[in-house]
Amino acid sequence: MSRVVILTGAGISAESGLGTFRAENGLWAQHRVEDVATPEGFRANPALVHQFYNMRRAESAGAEPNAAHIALARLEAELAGGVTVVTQNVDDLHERGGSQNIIHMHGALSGSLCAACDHRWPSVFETSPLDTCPSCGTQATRPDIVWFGEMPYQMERIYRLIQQAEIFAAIGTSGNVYPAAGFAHEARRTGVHTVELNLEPSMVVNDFTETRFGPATQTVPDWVEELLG
Ligand code: BV8
Repeated sequence: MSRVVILTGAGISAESGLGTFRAENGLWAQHRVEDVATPEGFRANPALVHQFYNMRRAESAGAEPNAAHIALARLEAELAGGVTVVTQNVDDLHERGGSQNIIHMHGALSGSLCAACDHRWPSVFETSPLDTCPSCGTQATRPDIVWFGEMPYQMERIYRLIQQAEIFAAIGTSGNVYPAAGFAHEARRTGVHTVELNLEPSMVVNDFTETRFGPATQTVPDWVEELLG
């Protein structure tokens, strides 16, 4: 149980220099989603998909957590009653910013998964279709990332945490992708206070009781200061 449950999206990592998805020069502008973030795309061209995630891994390694990541870690350390970060992001900036209670609902760049036997292991920096699974030996390595059409991780636990929370916040997410985009509606339905911290109104802004607009490195530390104050 956590008093505060926080959903984060690509916008919280934007000021760390990591591309978001839907900005005009964003990740999806450079690659068609179908080609790099679906099981079908992986089957059709595994080399392209490994290349896409190797580039994301390199970018993530070169980025630093920003004031928003650090503020959330401070909130977790200082707020009685607990904080859980549910992130759609596959980078490790929440970990490196000091958060510990994190659910990567769309997987993480740090993990590899065997498409043949479901074995999971820590990913090497540069993966390739030739990599063999350490468990079954098949050349079926893929990033441990949830693609479109695949079930996000720990959904039962996430819904339970949201329903039992006092506050549900969404930070830096456009509200385009489900089921994450539906979390605020679920929170509000169960009487949880909902707040959106974003650069501009998301697609689901009407599901939030409170909204705070601006860059995350400003809005998040201010919000955390108020909660702890
Ligand atoms: C599933 C990993 C079912 C990959 C990702 C029709 C209607 C509704 C739903 C669907 C539909 N057709 C299909 C679906 C389902 C689909 C979906 O929602 N599609 C959408 C596009 C319509 N969803 C799925 O497929 C999901 N699975 O439904 O499974 C199922 C059921 C049974 C059994 C099996 C399966 C799985 C979705 C997961 C896909 N994987 N990520 C990777 O990262 O490479 S999605 C990826 O995109 C992210 O993880 C994230 O979720 C999403 C990106 O969204 P954001 O993070 O919000 O980023 P974005 O760029 O969009 O927005 C950034 C925001 O930040 C903006 O608002 C911007 O203003 C703000 N911002 C920018 N700078 C700042 C800032 N804010 C603050 N400060 C700043 N400085």
